[in-house]
Amino acid sequence: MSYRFSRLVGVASVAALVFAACSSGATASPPASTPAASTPPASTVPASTVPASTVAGSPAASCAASGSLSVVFIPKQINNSYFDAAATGGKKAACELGGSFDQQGPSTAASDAQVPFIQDATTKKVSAIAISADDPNAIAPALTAAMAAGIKVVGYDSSPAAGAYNVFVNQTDFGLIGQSMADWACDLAPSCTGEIAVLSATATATNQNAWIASMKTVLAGAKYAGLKLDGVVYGNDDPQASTTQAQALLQKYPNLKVIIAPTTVGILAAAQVVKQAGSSVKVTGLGFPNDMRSFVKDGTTPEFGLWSVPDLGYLAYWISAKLVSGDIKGTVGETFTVPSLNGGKPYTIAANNVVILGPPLTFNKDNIDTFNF
Ligand code: RAM
Repeated sequence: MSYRFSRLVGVASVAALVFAACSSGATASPPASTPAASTPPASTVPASTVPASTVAGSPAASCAASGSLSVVFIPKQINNSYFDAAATGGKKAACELGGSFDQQGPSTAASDAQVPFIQDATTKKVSAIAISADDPNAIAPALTAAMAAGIKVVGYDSSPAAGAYNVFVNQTDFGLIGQSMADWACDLAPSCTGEIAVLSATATATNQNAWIASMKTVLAGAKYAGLKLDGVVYGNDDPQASTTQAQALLQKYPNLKVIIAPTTVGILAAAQVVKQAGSSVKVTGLGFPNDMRSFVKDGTTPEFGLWSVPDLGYLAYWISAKLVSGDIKGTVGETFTVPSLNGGKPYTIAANNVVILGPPLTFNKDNIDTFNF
């Protein structure tokens, strides 16, 4: 089964079509610092200092927190435009709800680097923590301590370990991404045949590991029998490390046909490396249309995918607020609606307390110019 744009555009959020420049630093970034274990994280960015953003088709009014709701977003790393994009959605929701929005996190996606930020938010008694896990297990004790202190914990993008969050907001079903990655590789390898390799983020990332595991299951099917997965390498969502890993793949596997990079940092680095090398290797995976547009047009990356990242942050903030107010308890089977998302239809908290934002999008030369994010 192939998840193509033609099947998906009908459910894409307006934000995916109109959200502008989210990967170009158009939003306020928090200070880039990694605290020593005993040093509290850098100062916060209050919602009132955040410039207006465009999410779900309407500009956010400039706003200041008017109530006691305070939500801290802790991304895998702060110097990754993916999380700036998610933050625009969080800020938009904060505006709507009269809450405050702060984003705090490490500058590298290292496994336990988020722990001091969780501890700091706990000490400050924020209402909720929304977190994308660098390592699901390394952060679990700090998160369960936060929950024990009465703080609601919402995972988004990359899940903390089960039991260490109230709700996990998954951007899209893990299986759909694994299926899409296998299909894109099959489309781009000549006659769906030849060597392929994965350039991932960190080795401990819950989301990339789930997508790769699901892709491997799909690749075991008869349709993909001509594809040989040479291996998985890790660029740690660091542009330089990702570049080095992509260069090493080209050298190590002279018969490589496709690099699959399920990371916005990795796919951009891999496309740049392949283009510079004048290689015929194709690149696919998960990336921002604005980052990848030229590579779609020159044939380096004929197709790849993503979802509306601002909507992910928006949904994570709304769920945080609903947990804090008691509107939802965070139990399996509960349903709730969120303005401007899911066509007004309710979301359901599914097994493992997971809520799914929606299906992924596939971008190619026929539709890339209709997206601006
Ligand atoms: C990177 C991060 C993030 C992932 C995207 C696709 O920015 O690893 O967690 O969801 O890529």
